[in-house]
Amino acid sequence: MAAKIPVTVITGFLGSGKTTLIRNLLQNNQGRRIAVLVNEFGELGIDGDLLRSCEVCPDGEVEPQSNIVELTNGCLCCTVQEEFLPTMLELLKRRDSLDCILIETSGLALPKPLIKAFRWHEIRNAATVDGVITIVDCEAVSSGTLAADLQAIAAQRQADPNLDHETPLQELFEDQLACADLVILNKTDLVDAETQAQVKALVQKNCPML
Ligand SMILES: Nc1nc2c(ncn2[C@@H]2O[C@H](COP(=O)(O)OP(=O)(O)OP(=O)(O)O)[C@@H](O)[C@H]2O)c(=O)[nH]1
Ligand SMILES: [Mg+2]
Repeated sequence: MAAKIPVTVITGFLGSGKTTLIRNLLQNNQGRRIAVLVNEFGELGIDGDLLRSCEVCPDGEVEPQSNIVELTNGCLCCTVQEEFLPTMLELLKRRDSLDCILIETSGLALPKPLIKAFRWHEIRNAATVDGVITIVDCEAVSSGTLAADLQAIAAQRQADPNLDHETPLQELFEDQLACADLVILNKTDLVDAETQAQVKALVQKNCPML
């Protein structure tokens, strides 16, 4: 049986730096063939376009079919069944030509429903979540707003009638941290060392495994 393809889920609030991380991983792929599934909900295809522009062909490969797949029909955690599963199955058909898959969740996603989808029979046999990375915007967390752009969050919440995201931001933050195997403290250039230490302590309080 073919080896299961490793999937890394990248979560974190709106604007925390998820696409920036993926862009760096694509640009420094060390020959790995990376597919990216990005949740464009609430955006105008910005992340997909941005990532496509820095897609790097592994050595010896001529113009591959794009490995950037966008989900545009609602928030990933609410459309797991309708959108995520079929897209993932399509991607898995090509798994011989892929080394790993990265998934960027939308900033408001509850990661749990997505991670649970990997228990589905058709997916379980072909892919496995090797890690959940939660990105924390140090500046936004230290300022108490948790996310850089609260207006964008409100707009995204309103944009989808199916969205049941009345969950307070604090709870979402805790949920994203609770799912994390790895937490990245991002935007450290925007805070001083003391603030960074405070954010780290807050994260550790919310992450029992760290
Ligand atoms: N100063 C600073 N800015 C950063 C850093 N990382 C990302 N940014 C900026 O933060 C903004 C948001 O970054 P993205 O990578 O698009 O964040 P995202 O989590 O993908 O955002 P959404 O997909 O909208 O949820 C961009 O303008 C980035 O250039 C960092 O370490 N320091
Ligand atoms: Mg993004």
